[in-house]
Amino acid sequence: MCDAKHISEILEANKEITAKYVHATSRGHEAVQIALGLQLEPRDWVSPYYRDDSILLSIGMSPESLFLQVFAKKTDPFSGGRTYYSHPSLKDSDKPKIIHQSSATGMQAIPTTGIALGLQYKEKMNLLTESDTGGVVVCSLGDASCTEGEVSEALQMATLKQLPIIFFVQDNGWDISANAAETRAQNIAEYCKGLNGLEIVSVDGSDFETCYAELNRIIDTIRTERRPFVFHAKVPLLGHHTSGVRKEWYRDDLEEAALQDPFPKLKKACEAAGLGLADLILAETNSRKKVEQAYTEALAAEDPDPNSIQDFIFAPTPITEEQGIREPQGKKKTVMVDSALFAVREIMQANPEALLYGQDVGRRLGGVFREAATLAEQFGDHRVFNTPIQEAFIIGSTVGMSAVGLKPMVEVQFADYIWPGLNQLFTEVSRSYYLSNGKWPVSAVIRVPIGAYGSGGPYHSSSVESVLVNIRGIKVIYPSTGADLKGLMKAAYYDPNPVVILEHKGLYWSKIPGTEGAMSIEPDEHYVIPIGKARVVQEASNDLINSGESVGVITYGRGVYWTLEACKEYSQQVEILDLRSLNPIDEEAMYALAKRHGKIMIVSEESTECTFGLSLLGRIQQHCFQYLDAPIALIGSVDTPAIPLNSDLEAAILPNAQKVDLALRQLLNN
Ligand SMILES: Cc1ncc(C[n+]2csc(CCOP(=O)(O)OP(=O)(O)O)c2C)c(N)n1
Ligand SMILES: [Mg+2]
Repeated sequence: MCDAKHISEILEANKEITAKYVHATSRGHEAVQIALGLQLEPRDWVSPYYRDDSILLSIGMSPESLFLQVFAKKTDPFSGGRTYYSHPSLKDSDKPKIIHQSSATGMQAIPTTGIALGLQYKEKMNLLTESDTGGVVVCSLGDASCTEGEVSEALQMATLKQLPIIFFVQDNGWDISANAAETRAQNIAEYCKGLNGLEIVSVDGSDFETCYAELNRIIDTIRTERRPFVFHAKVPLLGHHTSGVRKEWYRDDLEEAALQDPFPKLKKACEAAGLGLADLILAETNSRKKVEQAYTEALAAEDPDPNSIQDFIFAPTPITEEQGIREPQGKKKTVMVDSALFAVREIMQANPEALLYGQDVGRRLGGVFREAATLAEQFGDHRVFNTPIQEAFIIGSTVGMSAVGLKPMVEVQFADYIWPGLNQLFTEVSRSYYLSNGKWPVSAVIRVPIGAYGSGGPYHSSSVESVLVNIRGIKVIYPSTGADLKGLMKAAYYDPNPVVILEHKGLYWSKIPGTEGAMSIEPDEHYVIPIGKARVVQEASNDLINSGESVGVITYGRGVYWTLEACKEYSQQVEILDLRSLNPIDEEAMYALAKRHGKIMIVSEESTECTFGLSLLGRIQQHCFQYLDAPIALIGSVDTPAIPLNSDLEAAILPNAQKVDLALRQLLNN
């Protein structure tokens, strides 16, 4: 507690230097944090938030290691200078583990609950080692962060599934400058009363001994009973909200808060327990010296190397070559949706770490497209299960699942409903590997049925790839045939990074005339396609290329079939490149195509405004300008906020073979 207090004081005393990078400290919250940290073991998991530096100290981090983070130094053990103070990520074998912690208040609840879900799965599957058995997961939250919707998703799942987790809430009554009266109808203990099966404990968080004893009981209980708790601790906030938002600007309760300072309270308790005053003074003096020295050393430490900024964008994947048999002999063609099903089945057969969850993918239906049919029956409800309607949980829980060594495959029912999960994808999933400086890649397969098909209407037809490719740190693939879907699904599974698979609903069964090509012979069990490699769907004749009478089309998804149909009569003049992977992208194949033909058309189902297609256009122009003989053509949907329900309106908005044909002829004649 002395160390924590001195860290706070030294940061404040040197604010001209230390406030270069924003930081918050635990001043006022120390007792409850230390009572927790001292009792956590290497088999446990904790997600501290930005005010939890006392948790970090009490699990064994040194003051110097924390100062290195304040100054964003190269040797900051959490992120190597990439993220703020007390935003830890830790994988030391002698300490509890910490997944990457973002700044987004409350957003750690879902990834952390994902850890607990993962532990429960490993327990059911007997996948835990002896030393990992009985682990407890702690999700630390500020009181105000609990009003975030995503916290409710996490509480719901933790309670529903009876997960071994403590929601550890420090209630200082403040939400920066807004107070409890303005921001909540009740505190978290009251709020959680409706959750059946969640035990709630409220304590005075400034009293170390009470906190320690209560947490001891809770942790012991969870080690054997495996069930969730809310631990609600009332605490005074004695420091500033952060180095940048200062208490004197708005706090009207500072005197009252000071009365609850845990530091003199603990001192008094120590004296009452028989510790001499001299010992206490010595402890304080030694701590101060240690903290001052740590400060000086950290300040002088080396800064990170700017050449390292592209380290840890993606973890290396083992799938770098196409392997296996794409078209085994003696097999009939199957529809695309079945290729996906077969891929998942083979993955689950071979890997006990594989599990699949999402809405309606479990028993009874097996997915609204029957894309997971029979899997729950075959592998059991613990491996293939339905989730509540919680897209944020579905996506964000993969962070925790992956951290405990599992390989979650999850599904968002329609691309139109990825939005509630997008925050987790951006804030937590995509940045984990980069901001933990390579410690926590998130291995996840996120399946998303997408695209317009048969009057799906405004909420079941959208294309969202432009938004997804803008989220750096995730891979995005968009196969257009069953064989590609199977090979890429396998690659996605074995990839240590998050991979979103966009699966076009209109191609699932090849019911739309002209999309029969999506059906394919099912590749064999070993078939994999490296992510980031395009496929030539149709070649042009060399003579026509040489005489300048050809076009190269770059497309993906349903665009492949519009293009194939469009150029039926002059297919020799059109080379079609199916990107298959939107991030990473096969730049080499695109630029080679542009150089070969001098005329390029991009065909996608999205609109042409501010889209992925437009970015391809810019990229090719930038790299291949001198090879181009005509402006690059971009074909996409008419730009509207949504795709209307009426089938004539839908058809008018979408590209089709006629539109592509017209544009191709124009380009050829250009
Ligand atoms: C999603 C999100 N919205 C807003 C913010 C800005 N913000 C940072 S701290 C904070 C207040 C959080 O209060 P609480 O959870 O009670 O923690 P405390 O700072 O009181 O310990 C806010 C609104 C944020 N970091 N993340
Ligand atoms: Mg607060």
